[in-house]
Amino acid sequence: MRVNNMDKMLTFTCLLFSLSTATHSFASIKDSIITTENGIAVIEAEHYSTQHKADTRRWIIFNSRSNSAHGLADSDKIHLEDASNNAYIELLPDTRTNHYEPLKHGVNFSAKPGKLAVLTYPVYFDAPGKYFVWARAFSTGSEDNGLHVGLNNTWPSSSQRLQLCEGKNKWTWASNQRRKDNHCGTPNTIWLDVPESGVHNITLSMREDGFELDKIILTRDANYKPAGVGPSETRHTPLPLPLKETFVDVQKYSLILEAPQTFESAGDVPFYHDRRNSALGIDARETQYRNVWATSELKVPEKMWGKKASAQKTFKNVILVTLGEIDGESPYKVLLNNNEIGSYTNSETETDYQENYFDLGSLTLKPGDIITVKSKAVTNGKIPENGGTAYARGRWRGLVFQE
Ligand SMILES: [Ca+2]
Ligand SMILES: [Ca+2]
Ligand SMILES: [Ca+2]
Ligand SMILES: [Ca+2]
Repeated sequence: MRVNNMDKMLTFTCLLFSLSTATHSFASIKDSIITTENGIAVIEAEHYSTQHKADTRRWIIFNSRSNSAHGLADSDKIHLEDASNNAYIELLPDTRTNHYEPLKHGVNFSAKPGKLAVLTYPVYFDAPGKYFVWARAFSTGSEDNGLHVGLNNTWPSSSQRLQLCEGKNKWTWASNQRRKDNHCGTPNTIWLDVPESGVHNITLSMREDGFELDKIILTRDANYKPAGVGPSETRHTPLPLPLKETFVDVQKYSLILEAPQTFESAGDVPFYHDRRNSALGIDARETQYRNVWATSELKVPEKMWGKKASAQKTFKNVILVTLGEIDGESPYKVLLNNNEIGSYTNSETETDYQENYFDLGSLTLKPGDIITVKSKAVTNGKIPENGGTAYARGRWRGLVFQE
């Protein structure tokens, strides 16, 4: 028995854990996007969004969990030292590492952009214009230093053949375009024309296998020259979304009638609108309002909360939502046309204003029906206040209708 109970407890705990993680509102990296900040966008290469045409060559992410025993052809070891964000990508397998290894078009070399190992990076641009592209790459040979850059799956001539010549065997920034007359090119000759503000996909594709890429910078400044690891990634992460604060454990409903907005006080003992707790309550500072029923009413409208009038409507279940209080256990009554259909009392609690849910069961309503909810301000004698003890205020938040 004991073991069984332990099992149940464990299952229950796991369920609670998965529920609580599912309702977590924190934004993940998937909710974030690279944006331009003061005319510059900075992207960690390993944060690509998608990769396609990756059957022949593929960008592999290297980070502190990687090792060199990846089983793909590769002439050099891992280059994590000095890599930004301690991670980078390499295009593997690398089967042409020097002039003596055969060049195979469409396999280890692609003169045409967009044909092999295409990566996408969505970037939000706050302004259109000409953006110069810088790549932080690591080259160890003569056949691992060419890359194609594109925009929205087009491959403008101005961004093909990014070439890295100087700075071998270390992480080096390059923005040179390879030209027939000058294989090494000159800085700031790789650029993209962003046609309008908004999100555009920066795309990369293979020119030479074995290419290693750490980081990318897009800048409007023609004289910009990055140094070291460069600036931090310009990533915008949205704020967490607000979690609901009322009717918290109600997972499913077709209608919620919030007490302060829909019910009216009726009779000698009034309810007031407790705005801070989004509830109706009884002002127990008035001694004549203690230990007596306060009454609130709602007349079912012609249109029954729908667009069209209807003769009647049946709900599978109706839930009365009350608020527990530490200083007393208020009782509640629900009536339909003066006939009691439910009677409940809040349980003792150590937390003020936590929601309690009482099932009224199935309910059929017609226009003109009167729903009445009553409660009492009571004390449990536990919380001293002004020479006596504090009173719970018979707070209730609303009715939940489930179909
Ligand atoms: Ca390598
Ligand atoms: Ca190569
Ligand atoms: Ca390499
Ligand atoms: Ca990196």
